[in-house]
Amino acid sequence: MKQNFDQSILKVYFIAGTQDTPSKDAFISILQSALEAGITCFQLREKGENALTGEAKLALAKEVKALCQKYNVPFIVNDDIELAKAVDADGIHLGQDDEKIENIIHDFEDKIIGLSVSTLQEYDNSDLAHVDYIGVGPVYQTSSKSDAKQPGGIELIRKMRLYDKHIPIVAIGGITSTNCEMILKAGANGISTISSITKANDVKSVVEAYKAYYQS
Ligand code: TZP
Ligand code: MG
Repeated sequence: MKQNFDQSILKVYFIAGTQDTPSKDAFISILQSALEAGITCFQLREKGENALTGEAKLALAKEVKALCQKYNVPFIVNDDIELAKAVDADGIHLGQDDEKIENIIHDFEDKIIGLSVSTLQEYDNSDLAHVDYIGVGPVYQTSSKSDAKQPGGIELIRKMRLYDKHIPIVAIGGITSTNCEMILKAGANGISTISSITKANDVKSVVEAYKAYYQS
């Protein structure tokens, strides 16, 4: 858990891996554009059939960390504890079926820790003692995660916010720069997205559209 966790990093939280883009070069170029346009956090989620593994994944993570550092944007690793340690990432994001936080906390005491929570029941069953933020979703249907649970809609965010009035919440799943306003109004502190950025014709304008919701 990070002391003085700054929840403003959740505002425009981009998640991606090379499997979400046509090639590794495309991935780096999209990430660069997103950083340039002002994303507030990046999570490397290198996962699934077409994902890089081993040395190639390590090299990718090093490159991504350097890029994020250049833009002063926190770099979070999804799931892969050893990788997060190897590259000294700013944080780790875990799912309900991943390693238990109590088993890894000794290596992540001053790091950002995120946990996916899809239902109130999962919230109840989670040890949140060391968690800085929860990723809540899927809000809408997603094609970026093959084993995603049933979408909970805007109600899921509203219910979670009522259930815990203070925990930093980043919403996930099917979010676009047009449906994001309702999600923020329902109580999320920020939005996370894969495809609205990886599949954008113009990454800069999408990121700017997200950012504009926080200015009004
Ligand atoms: N967890 C719940 S939905 C999801 C993850 C990782 C995928 C979100 O991708 P997209 O493209 O923003 O719907
Ligand atoms: Mg996971």
